[in-house]
Amino acid sequence: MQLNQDNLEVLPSSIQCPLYNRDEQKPSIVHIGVGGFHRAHQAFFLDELLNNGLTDWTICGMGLKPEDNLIYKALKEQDYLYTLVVKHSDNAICPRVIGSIVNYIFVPDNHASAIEKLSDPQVKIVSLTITEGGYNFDTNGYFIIGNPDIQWDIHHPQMPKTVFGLLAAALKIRKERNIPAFAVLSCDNIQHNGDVAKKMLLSFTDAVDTVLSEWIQANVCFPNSMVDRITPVTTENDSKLLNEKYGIEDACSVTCEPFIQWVLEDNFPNGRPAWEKVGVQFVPNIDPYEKMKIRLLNAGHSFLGLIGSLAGYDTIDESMNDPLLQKSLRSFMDEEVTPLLGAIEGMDLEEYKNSLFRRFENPNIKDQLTRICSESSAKLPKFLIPTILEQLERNGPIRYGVLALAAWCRTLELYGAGQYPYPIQDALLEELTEAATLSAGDQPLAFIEKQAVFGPLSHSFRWEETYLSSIHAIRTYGVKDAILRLCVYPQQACSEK
Ligand code: CS2
Repeated sequence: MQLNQDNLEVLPSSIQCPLYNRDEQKPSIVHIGVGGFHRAHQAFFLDELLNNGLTDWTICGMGLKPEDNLIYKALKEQDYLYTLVVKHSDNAICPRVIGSIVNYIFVPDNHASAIEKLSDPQVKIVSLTITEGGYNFDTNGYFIIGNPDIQWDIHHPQMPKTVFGLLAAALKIRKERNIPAFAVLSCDNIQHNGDVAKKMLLSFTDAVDTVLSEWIQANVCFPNSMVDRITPVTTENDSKLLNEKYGIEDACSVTCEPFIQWVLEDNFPNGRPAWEKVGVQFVPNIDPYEKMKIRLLNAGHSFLGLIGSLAGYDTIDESMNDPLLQKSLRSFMDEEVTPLLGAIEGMDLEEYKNSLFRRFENPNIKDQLTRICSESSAKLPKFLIPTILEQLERNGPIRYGVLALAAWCRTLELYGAGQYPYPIQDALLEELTEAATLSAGDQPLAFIEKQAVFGPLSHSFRWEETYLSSIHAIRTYGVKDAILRLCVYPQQACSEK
């Protein structure tokens, strides 16, 4: 049975469905980037509030990229309903239909209505999951004004291709019509994500309208937030399970883990849903939570992804089943990341890491390493490289982190030689593959000389030396033996030399 509003009544009673009248709600949140993560996280929290009669806020989704047309069409076909399937490690499966998204605008076909919707006084929050690369800043933190899409937006303000052009067009109207500004709520894995969103939007408006920049400075709030829920890419098997077990045909279903966390700064002058009533945490200073999550969970994912895929694994749980990889991940977290985190009030870091291990081990989540390794060129400068940089500054350990980066180079080298069987998605794939290939020949530093990724590390001799010995060991012995020689038993490897 196709999932839609009419069919809700006849779904199996074991499936929780929206208990509220979805027609009566007028969207007060616009969310840009309605991927699986948003549907498993923010839309879930709002659905929970709506079901408990604790809010009348709902979401209008928006997509700016041509490929968003797919999710737009699929959601529209289902009256914007979808099934969220929570998979527990003990094999329990809890499907639930989420109804908090009540509309969607596909921006490339509807620029005017998207700008108009964002100018509607009813819209009080614009939230974003536009990926780490979507914020368009270089390794020094500066907005990349030369990006062709940004240049397009500067010259075509009514037909924006990026979130910055879109927000600027709407905020300009709000300013002119004297409508209070919406808050911009970034939900991406970037430290100080709200501050970064602000800096990037202002860099854009500085280039087009400095008076608008001043108005934004004075009127728009950008709360920082830490978001967390592991949400793999939905597979054909997931959809099949929903169909076979529950009789639901759903082109937009999302599978995720049971764990969910959202920590926010309470900076919404124009109002917000009472999220705290469904477990969202509000704290005065988000910094330690963001840093802990990004440096341990996200970097831990990248660590397992880069090393695990080279060792022949497909998913995070498979990589965790390899005792050497599991042990290395723990050493990376304990020796290289934890000393940089400091104490976090009310947080036991040991227990946090243990809980990450339990989450990564969940055999029913099957988080694909291709997903984890996608867009590594945007992720690693935020997740992993800052740890190496800080450790270099204090003369601390960097072996595990560097080995993961060398594994990345080796993967691209193999990919370039046609010897890596999996697809790789990365905005810089071509140039990084070329550099990795050169680095296997007579330009050993070609890969790490790529400023767009490794820029901040470029002056360190110790980084260079550690990287060269790691890539050499991976090429010569394979990634697992390289870990044993360089990280687990480094003394022994030295004496062998
Ligand atoms: C992952 C994240 O994209 C990645 O590399 O680390 O998507 C991660 O699963 C989420 O941030 C979990 O909250």
